[in-house]
Amino acid sequence: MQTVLTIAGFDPSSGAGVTADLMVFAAYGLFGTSCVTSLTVQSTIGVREAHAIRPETVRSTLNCLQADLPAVGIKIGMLATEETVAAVADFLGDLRSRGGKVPVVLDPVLRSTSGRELLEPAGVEVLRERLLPLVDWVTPNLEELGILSGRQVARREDLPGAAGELQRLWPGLNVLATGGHLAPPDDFLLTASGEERWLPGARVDSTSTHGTGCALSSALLSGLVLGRSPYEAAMGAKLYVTEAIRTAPGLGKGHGPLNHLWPMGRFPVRR
Ligand code: PXL
Repeated sequence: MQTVLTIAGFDPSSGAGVTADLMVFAAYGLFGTSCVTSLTVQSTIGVREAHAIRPETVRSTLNCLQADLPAVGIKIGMLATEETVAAVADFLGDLRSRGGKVPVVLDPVLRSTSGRELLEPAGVEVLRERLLPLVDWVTPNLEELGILSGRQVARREDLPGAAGELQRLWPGLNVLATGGHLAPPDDFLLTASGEERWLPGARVDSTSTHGTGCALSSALLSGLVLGRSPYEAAMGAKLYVTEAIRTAPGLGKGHGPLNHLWPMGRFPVRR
């Protein structure tokens, strides 16, 4: 069994963050490890608090895992602070300088659906300067794509140009720009080799959409680790998330969690 790592926040409601990522890895038959960057206080209703983990703890967790359970792929989500972005960049820089070629997918989490800031502004600068040059993939939503590219991204036609701008800024980057809020909700893929594809999405009428970005990036990483091509891994991730929304358990009063474990079968039937 292969080991994959998620570096992300902890969501006690399991809709997003490391516990959700671990379910995605399990659904793909991978063994997931995790490094928590922030303890959030939240439910399906929204994020109430976020308590960043000390960057030294993040550093020692990453080094401890690497020494014993080196991952064949890494997903990065919420990083919370400038210091934590630097800690993760240091770790990846070390790994790369020792020849580590494992795929790294960055979900550039800046803000929650409920509008709370999940990475401080100074952290966005370090993410641009130090982290983006070290990752293979980035999976921005429309807002994140606009901020990272410095362009207006509101409509479907804006995605290819903005994705191309990310590649100009960070050569060699693969971009999966998510258009979940577009109609139709298509994603746009631009690979490092220059392949451009629209990934068609089907609108699922549901409020169970908490953590879709986390799930998409973890599913993408899983597909890559399993040897799929960029297109197959991206399309597989989109289908995985769509089915997870369609079969969501409908929990909570707000934006409910997905059915992350749908490939493992039905929920137990209560008798
Ligand atoms: O979906 C963005 C996100 C990522 N990671 C954590 C979160 C959220 C949104 O709430 O809590 C831990």
